Amino acid sequence: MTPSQARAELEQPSTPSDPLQSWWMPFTHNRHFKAHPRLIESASGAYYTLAGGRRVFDCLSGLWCTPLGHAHPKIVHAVQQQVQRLDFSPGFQMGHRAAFELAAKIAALAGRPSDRVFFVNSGSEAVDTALKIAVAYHRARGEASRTRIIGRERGYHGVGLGGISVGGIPANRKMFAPLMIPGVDHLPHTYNAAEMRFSRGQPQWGAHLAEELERLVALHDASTIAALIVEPMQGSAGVIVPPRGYLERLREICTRHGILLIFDEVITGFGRLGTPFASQYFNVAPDLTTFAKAVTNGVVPMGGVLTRAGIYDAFMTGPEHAIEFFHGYTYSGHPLAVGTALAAIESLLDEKLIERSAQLAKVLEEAIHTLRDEPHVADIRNFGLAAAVELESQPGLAGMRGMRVLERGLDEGILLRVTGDTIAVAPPFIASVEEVKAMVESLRRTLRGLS
Ligand code: PXG
Repeated sequence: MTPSQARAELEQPSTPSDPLQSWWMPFTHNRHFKAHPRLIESASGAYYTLAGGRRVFDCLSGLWCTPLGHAHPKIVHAVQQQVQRLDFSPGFQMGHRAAFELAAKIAALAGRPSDRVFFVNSGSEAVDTALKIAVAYHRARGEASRTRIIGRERGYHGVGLGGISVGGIPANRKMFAPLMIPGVDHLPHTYNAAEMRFSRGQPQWGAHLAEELERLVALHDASTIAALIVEPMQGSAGVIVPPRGYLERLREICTRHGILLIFDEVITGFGRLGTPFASQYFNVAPDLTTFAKAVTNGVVPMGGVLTRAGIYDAFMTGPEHAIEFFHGYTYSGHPLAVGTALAAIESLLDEKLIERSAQLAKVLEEAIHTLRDEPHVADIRNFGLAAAVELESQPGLAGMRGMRVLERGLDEGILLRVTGDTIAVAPPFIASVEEVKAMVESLRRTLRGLS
């Protein structure tokens, strides 16, 4: 190819007449999608309307992020008001009042009013920020050798370079090996089909797996380890529920060895387990907590890190005119996100939706386990207002059955989330008891319709 031919090729989109080509879609089988597009036109409450007019129930609250449903009137109003009053405000060296108010509200909601909040724009940024805080904290205290981070197999901590390094989903890691941060190790995941298939809520088996952290400490020495990061409930890997006593033991071991415990609450934050944060459900206090998604009901991107006051204090040294933490984003504490989050949290509390999440969790548990004898079902797990149905894979075609479930589910009026051959559901808190039951019946018909 001559240089001019190469340039001509670069300048020519591959199929310029096809309007779907230009967007390289995230975590999507782009070629299949563009041949068989599934387009959403609008959303209201617990339902999406697809192109063509069909209404489908939103079984995963967006991507775990819209527990108050779509187009919530108070949130719509807040967005409209905020964009008119203050559409942007620089977060470096300047501030706007509502961001301080929101930080205090989130810390109070988490039951740790003295915690400080660092705002970011996504879960991935929250994770990378938490890792930076952990390593810099130890350095600030004169323990600069504590640089190692421990993650967990099957963990999902977003797609930043820190997040994929501590994450444990092979497909998200293997292409990027040279970019990953050094000095990371992983705990084993806690899923064991033989011991916990069809468990309801937390499995009895598996607390001993926390002792693996002691082995890693023995191997690397505590003086080299900065932090452990875990999701209290592994969401993306398909609702993997922590065994009873497991997180409590992780906390004890971290405390014993001066290792910071980071809870990644991007999915569990803001009520998914029936308490504002998972840390309250387990009565386990992490040193750092990441959040995102539901903080704004998914309406405007936002994330953050809740930080124990003592960690913040460790940074507050040196001359007062100097920046203490060289980190932040153009959109940290963006007014539109802040205004939206204030409205979302107010509605979550006023409408008692966390309590409702806890009530619906029982309905979901009862209903979802009735699918046990349906075709291809290998396991069913549930925790809080979330559940997974794992299907046996077709031999040599992992993921194929899952994709057919997604497509058939739409015909049955439900938008499911599938990863591989595992179906996850996490309905919005505003759903009714009848809607949760109907969702499970639609899933039953979907499974029966598979050949
Ligand atoms: N941590 C956890 C625990 C997450 O679940 C992230 C970090 C990253 O968040 P951002 O905002 O950067 O995407 C996540 C995201 C699914 C699904 O279907 C889960 C996520 C995102 C999209 C889909 O399980 N989790």
